[in-house]
Amino acid sequence: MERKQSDLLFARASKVLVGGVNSPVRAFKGVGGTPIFFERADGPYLIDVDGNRYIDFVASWGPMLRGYSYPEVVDAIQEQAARTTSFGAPTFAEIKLAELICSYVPTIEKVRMVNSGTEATMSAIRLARGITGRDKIVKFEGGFHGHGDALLVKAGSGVLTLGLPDSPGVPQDLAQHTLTVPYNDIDAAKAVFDAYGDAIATVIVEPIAGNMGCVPPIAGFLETLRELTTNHGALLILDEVMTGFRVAQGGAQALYDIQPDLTTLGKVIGGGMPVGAFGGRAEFMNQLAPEGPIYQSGTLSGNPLAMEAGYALLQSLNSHTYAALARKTNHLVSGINDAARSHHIDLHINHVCGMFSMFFTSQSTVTCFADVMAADAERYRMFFHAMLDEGVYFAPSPFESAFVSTSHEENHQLDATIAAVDRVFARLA
Ligand code: KE4
Repeated sequence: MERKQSDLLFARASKVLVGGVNSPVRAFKGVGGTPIFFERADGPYLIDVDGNRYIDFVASWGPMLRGYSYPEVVDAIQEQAARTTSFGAPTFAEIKLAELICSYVPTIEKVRMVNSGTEATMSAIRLARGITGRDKIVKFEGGFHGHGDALLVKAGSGVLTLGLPDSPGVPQDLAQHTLTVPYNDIDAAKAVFDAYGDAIATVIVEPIAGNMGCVPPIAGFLETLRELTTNHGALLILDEVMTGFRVAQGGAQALYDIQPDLTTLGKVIGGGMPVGAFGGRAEFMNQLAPEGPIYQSGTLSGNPLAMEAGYALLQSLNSHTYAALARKTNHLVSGINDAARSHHIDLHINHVCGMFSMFFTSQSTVTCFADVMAADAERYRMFFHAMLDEGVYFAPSPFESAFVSTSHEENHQLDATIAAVDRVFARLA
């Protein structure tokens, strides 16, 4: 596939944008090569600056649940833009979206809108620390919650040792308050509470991990975190920035029947506009300024363009949406698995409604970061580029989730993708 214009733009971008991108994962460092520049997108398709069309499974990292350029979202943005793009003052649009979120997610009684998932998780952690008066937080290996300092922390030599910075610029004094536990490791979660229980402000967890590839919770994992946080007076934050409105109308917490104290949201709730949110019980949220003493703010928080876009998308969701997403996801996963079997490719696919990940491994399960790291990342890289040449765009990293939208049709884009995978597996075998 000819990508001359992308290459020219990447060279030009690299002169003024760090790495030629505004977010590292877009730079193709995880798969090699240079990024593709896109010009427009429609439904399940991306069209690049060279005019090449791709069936897309990145969905702008999750927001495009209804496919790109969803008419109701585009209309809502255009109508609001004509009235202005921002007031920096309250609008009805913020109320509409917040009411819809509260109606879909019963554990959220009050919401604070922000501009990214990072802001949502950073603020929710400050809220939990302010409410409990404690400093320690627990996160999980392979979990990603944005680039807030407290979260760019890796495990020390063992789960019970204090955290170490996972990026230059994160102070050790801060990192030491973050404890990292293997995802789905119930015993390790219990051990960290045995050791630090009364000093832990909060546990933040992706209810379905999506940032090491898609790794669902094992039975009892989320329930144990709920029990441990309740018994030790800590708050449970479910980071649903990716899973919120992606895997069910009420998010992963509805799927697994877990009641968190706080929930963070993003991606789908903005319909592709810059949005994040966090919410929970009113008694907790009312501790935030201007009601309470815990400070949090944002110039463009609740921006009317983003609110109207998110409202238009969320309003379109119903049980049929998720039944269709699940059906489509299962259709695609089943076809890829059939292709792997027929070409004797070692492959394991984790999937939940609307999201999935392919791991090139002979293991029959992938339930934690160690399992993910044991998979063949080089084979993913080969698969990624071969699929690109087939006109199918997966995430440029083996550690991301792929997303199906309601605009992907089984007997069209999904079957075309399965046929392309079959041709690629025949070459990889
Ligand atoms: P943002 O700050 O990127 O809006 O959200 C951070 C975040 C928080 N929590 C979860 C569960 C997330 O998945 C994310 C962001 N996800 C990545 C993709 N896996 C964003 C893509 C990127 O970094 O460019």
